[in-house]
Amino acid sequence: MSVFQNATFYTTVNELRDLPPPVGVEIAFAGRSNAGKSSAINTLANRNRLAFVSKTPGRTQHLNFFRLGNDRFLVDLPGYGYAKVPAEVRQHWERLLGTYLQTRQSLHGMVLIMDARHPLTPLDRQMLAWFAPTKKAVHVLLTKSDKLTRQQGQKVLKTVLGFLRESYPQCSVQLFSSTNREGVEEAAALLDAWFGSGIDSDSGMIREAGASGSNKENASDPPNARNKKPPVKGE
Ligand SMILES: Nc1nc2c(ncn2[C@@H]2O[C@H](COP(=O)(O)OP(=O)(O)OP(=O)(O)O)[C@@H](O)[C@H]2O)c(=O)[nH]1
Ligand SMILES: [Mg+2]
Repeated sequence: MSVFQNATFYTTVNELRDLPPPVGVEIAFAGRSNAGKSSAINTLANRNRLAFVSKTPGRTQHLNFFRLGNDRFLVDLPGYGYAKVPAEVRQHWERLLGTYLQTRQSLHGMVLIMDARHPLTPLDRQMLAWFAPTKKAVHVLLTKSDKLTRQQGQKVLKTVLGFLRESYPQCSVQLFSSTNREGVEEAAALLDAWFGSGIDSDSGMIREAGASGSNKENASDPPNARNKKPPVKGE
């Protein structure tokens, strides 16, 4: 049975000091506001209302941890690119997300969610550039693929694959839909493998995740991508 079948809500974190101890393996779901992060978690867990989904952007405002058993966690993150967030809230998210993504020992990898109709926005590229120095795994889900024809979907997949091969060869990508479940098995198998490889079965400790690759974008990144801030501001 898939590890995703027994997901339960674990905790919600709004302050760094409230993060649970870094035990086990975490996989974080990041991406633009409204791209479908919470929906993807629900779909993978085969549950309707585990993570909170909404038509209103900016819905997920904290780091929400879902436990899959055996200290495996999916972490739903607030989205970036939502311009209506007040400045002080944005700054708070930047610090919370930035510190979590860059320093969390138990974070094995990131699932980066992009709307398949609008992939690789400047903030998506910034997130890739910004997370790359951690050398942790990244898997891109091109969500809402149900909104595209098969031909359009293949075209987008090819474009994003080409970009990643060039700049982030350690990243992988696939089409995904929470509505018609395209790509769900593929994504679940990959995350299963991440969970499996993240834990040293003898000690329960995290092994080093991901592989390093060239990151040609880094040289020309905006300053924000090189400092401690993840991309959360509006475009
Ligand atoms: N058609 C379609 N709609 C989707 C899909 N995934 C999500 N949606 C819709 O997109 C909207 C946003 O989904 P969420 O999962 O809440 O997005 P999010 O990325 O968690 O958003 P924030 O928490 O605000 O950052 C909702 O109305 C969902 O029903 C999908 O695969 N296909
Ligand atoms: Mg959400």
